Amino acid sequence: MARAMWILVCTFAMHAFAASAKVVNHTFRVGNLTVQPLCEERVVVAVNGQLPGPTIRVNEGDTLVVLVINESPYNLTIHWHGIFQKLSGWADGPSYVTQCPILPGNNYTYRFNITKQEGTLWWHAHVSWLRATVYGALIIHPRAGRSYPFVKPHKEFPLILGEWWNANVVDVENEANLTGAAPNISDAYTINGRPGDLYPCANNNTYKITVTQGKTYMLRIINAALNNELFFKIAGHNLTVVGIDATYTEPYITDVVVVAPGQTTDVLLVANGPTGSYYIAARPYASAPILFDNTTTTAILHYNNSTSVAAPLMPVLPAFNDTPTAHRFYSNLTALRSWTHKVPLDVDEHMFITVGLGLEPCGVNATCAGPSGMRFAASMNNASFRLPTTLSMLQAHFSGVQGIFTDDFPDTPPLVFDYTNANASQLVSTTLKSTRVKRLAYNSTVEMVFQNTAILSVENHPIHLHGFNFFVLAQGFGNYDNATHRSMFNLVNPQLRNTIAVPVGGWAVVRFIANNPGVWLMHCHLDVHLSWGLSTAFVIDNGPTVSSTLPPPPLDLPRC
Ligand SMILES: *[C@@H]1O[C@H](CO)[C@@H](O)[C@H](O)[C@H]1NC(C)=O
Ligand SMILES: *[C@@H]1O[C@H](CO)[C@@H](O)[C@H](O)[C@H]1NC(C)=O
Ligand SMILES: *[C@@H]1O[C@H](CO)[C@@H](O)[C@H](O)[C@H]1NC(C)=O
Ligand SMILES: *[C@@H]1O[C@H](CO)[C@@H](O)[C@H](O)[C@H]1NC(C)=O
Ligand SMILES: *[C@@H]1O[C@H](CO)[C@@H](O)[C@H](O)[C@H]1NC(C)=O
Ligand SMILES: *[C@@H]1O[C@H](CO)[C@@H](O)[C@H](O)[C@H]1NC(C)=O
Ligand SMILES: *[C@@H]1O[C@H](CO)[C@@H](O)[C@H](O)[C@H]1NC(C)=O
Ligand SMILES: *[C@@H]1O[C@H](CO)[C@@H](O)[C@H](O)[C@H]1NC(C)=O
Ligand SMILES: *[C@@H]1O[C@H](CO)[C@@H](O)[C@H](O)[C@H]1NC(C)=O
Ligand SMILES: *[C@@H]1O[C@H](CO)[C@@H](O)[C@H](O)[C@H]1NC(C)=O
Ligand SMILES: *[C@@H]1O[C@H](CO)[C@@H](O)[C@H](O)[C@H]1NC(C)=O
Ligand SMILES: *[C@@H]1O[C@H](CO)[C@@H](O)[C@H](O)[C@H]1NC(C)=O
Ligand SMILES: [Cu+2]
Repeated sequence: MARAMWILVCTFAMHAFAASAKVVNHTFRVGNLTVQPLCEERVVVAVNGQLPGPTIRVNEGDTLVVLVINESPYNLTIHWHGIFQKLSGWADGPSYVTQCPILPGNNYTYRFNITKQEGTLWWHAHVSWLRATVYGALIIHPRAGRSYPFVKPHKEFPLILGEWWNANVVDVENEANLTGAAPNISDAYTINGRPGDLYPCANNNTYKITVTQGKTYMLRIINAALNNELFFKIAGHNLTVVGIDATYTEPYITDVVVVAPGQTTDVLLVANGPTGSYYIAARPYASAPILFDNTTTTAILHYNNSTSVAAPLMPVLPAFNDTPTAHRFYSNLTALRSWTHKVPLDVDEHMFITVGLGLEPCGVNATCAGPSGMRFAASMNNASFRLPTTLSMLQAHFSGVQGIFTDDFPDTPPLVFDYTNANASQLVSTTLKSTRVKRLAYNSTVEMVFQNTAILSVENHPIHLHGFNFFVLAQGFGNYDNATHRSMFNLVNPQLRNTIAVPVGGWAVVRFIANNPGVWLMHCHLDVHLSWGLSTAFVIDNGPTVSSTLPPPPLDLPRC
């Protein structure tokens, strides 16, 4: 069944001899950088003095080797978001999950092959909130001899959407950790590190794309924001979605894209408008009634022949709470049929996982500023995850060290209630910290129903699984009902992705095949919720052969 995951495997094998896979080497020096996106200069942590960091380009089949040298004052790890890391779990990167952090002054070399995935992914820090400024694009082109399953674009532009705080993000997170309250909201969003014309002191701090009339361009949209899903639009132009999370989709024409933190969306844009200048704009899709940064970031699409001096045309963005528009976009995407992977039909592990916020007790002698004098927490099946601090989970798993995690993550919530009913939810708002993970046999097929709860508030949570893509079989609103909702499953060409934005006050059903031994984090990609414990992990045992056994750790794996 696992081999069916990639039915084009034959095509790949045929081309394997024609195209020699290569080793792509990079060095990331991670250190202080002074930038001025808004009115004042700030010191941030960045890679190679760039914000965003360097774009990595590989061909499918290549080996990527990145030496990361930590010259910053903080503990550091880098995660290669969406990469399968087949048998290379030691390079995945989440701190205390697959490695201890790289201490200031130390280094670690991430080494892994990139196979059976093509399109746009990205890399980011995976420790505290450092990914606010430590991030960049990771673009996987088809291997030599293969081409895109769509018209070759004239040019390609990565567009990385970011989120900016004037304050030091580690301080922002630390303060929230101390008080138990929600952290301060951000001051701006950015496109390729630049906030754009609508912010104060924006003098020339706007990213610009120049296009030629009649040509087709590919925009690789990455949401690297910490805490906000974003609507994305370009005035006067439709977009054709051709890929998400480094998987190809059936072409989907739309005038608006919504992209959750962790997700990517590749679109084609035909420069067929009247010559002129057009704003590319992004602002939040905010599904919960909470305080959020409601500003708008812009870049400019400029036709090279335009002599117009008029201000760029601004698109009309959806309202912040426009859930129908978000849902129409998210739910209409399907995998490209000519490239479709076979959906596994026999399920070994059925999991029903509630996803939402909650509260934890304040602690003896402490004062907390969260609701009811408690601390915010967030959980899956009422288990609020706490990372270990003395050894990474993967090292503990590999060496059989006890006491780092427990493999008792429940397959169902501890209490069945009317999950999306606000009144019913207030009665069950407290949650407990733990290190509960789910153990899986090699090659088992897992089906997960993610069910949002109304505890404190309903909200759309982007759930990211490390190491795998999952098939998104169905999604909807209200409480999931197995009897009626199974008939909605797309078992033909469901979208494949690594991050699913679970509908606000709703549910989503996904399936994946646990064909990669290791420890794989699964978490909400809103960092505020990750800090509050909205995560768990899968521990996947080795299979019976050498090619299904996790190799030992690299010698330079950082120690705690
Ligand atoms: C990358 O480094 C390896 C050794 O670590 C070397 O063999 C290879 O030639 C390098 N490739 C490039 C493109 O520099
Ligand atoms: C880097 O910046 C931090 C403040 O964010 C400062 O405390 C530290 O001394 C700086 N380190 C270097 C090497 O400049
Ligand atoms: C990565 O690719 C190289 C070169 O093809 C191969 O020797 C190595 O075994 C691969 N590593 C893994 C973990 O599959
Ligand atoms: C990486 O760290 C090792 C061990 O501390 C050290 O010997 C080596 O010089 C470092 N390499 C670089 C490029 O900083
Ligand atoms: C905040 O708390 C989370 C969860 O315990 C922890 O992972 C993170 O490192 C803390 N952040 C800071 C800046 O101390
Ligand atoms: C604006 O910024 C761009 C890119 O940094 C630069 O090439 C250009 O010269 C700047 N223009 C002005 C008027 O400062
Ligand atoms: C975008 O597509 C819609 C639906 O096909 C169409 O009605 C509209 O005119 C198109 N807009 C542009 C600017 O091409
Ligand atoms: C953003 O929020 C502020 C503060 O709540 C409010 O005054 C402002 O009108 C909002 N802006 C938009 C565009 O909604
Ligand atoms: C528009 O730009 C293209 C390429 O830059 C050039 O070849 C063409 O002549 C220009 N057309 C007009 C009408 O200026
Ligand atoms: C997309 O999904 C919505 C339901 O949210 C549906 O009404 C619509 O017809 C679908 N198709 C397209 C092309 O948007
Ligand atoms: C709480 O405060 C009281 C009074 O100051 C003190 O006696 C007690 O040891 C403290 N408990 C803890 C767990 O810090
Ligand atoms: C950095 O990592 C080390 C090793 O895990 C740990 O002991 C230390 O507390 C961490 N420092 C911070 C500020 O989190
Ligand atoms: Cu969340």
